[in-house]
Amino acid sequence: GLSDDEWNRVLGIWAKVEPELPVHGQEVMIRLFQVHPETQERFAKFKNLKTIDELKSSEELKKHGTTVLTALGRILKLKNNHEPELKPLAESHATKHKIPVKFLEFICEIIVKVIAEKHPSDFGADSQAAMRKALELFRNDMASKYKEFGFQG
Ligand code: CLN
Repeated sequence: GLSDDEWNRVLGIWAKVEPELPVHGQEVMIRLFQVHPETQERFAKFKNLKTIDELKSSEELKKHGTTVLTALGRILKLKNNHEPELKPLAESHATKHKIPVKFLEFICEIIVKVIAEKHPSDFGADSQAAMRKALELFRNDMASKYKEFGFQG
């Protein structure tokens, strides 16, 4: 798990992300689709968006980015006790969307990068390390829930 200091760092930077959650969410989704195009293929509602302009002008994509970061924020705020929030997410991503754990790794790395770009003076090395640790915990627990739902991920 994370120490109190590490959780304070994670939730401290999250408090700076939250006022502009849709902007961060949109940037994360666009970046994810550009760097890992195979992730975009998983979205029936987004796979037809071809150009960067189409991605940027999609209100639906912005909305989805907000949904993703809102769910992640709830999980982070529960710290080590995230299982009630995590379980339904693991279930849908394992059994319905069938999303490999590798894709979760991709998005987590991009989340760290986007926050680092948008908040250079508030997200130093120690905070980045703490966030990486929190996201690793999230991924590991998603992966073990996947197995409970019979998906090897
Ligand atoms: Fe996801 C839907 C949260 C990563 C693919 N995702 C949702 C919903 C979330 C959510 C809440 C709506 C409710 C539900 O279906 O459940 N996703 C997250 C969070 C993360 C996440 C939090 C990680 C930080 N999701 C992913 C990816 C994966 C993916 C690893 C592919 C690229 S990023 N997610 C989906 C898909 C849906 C979905 C395909 C269904 C979208 C739709 O058609 O509405």
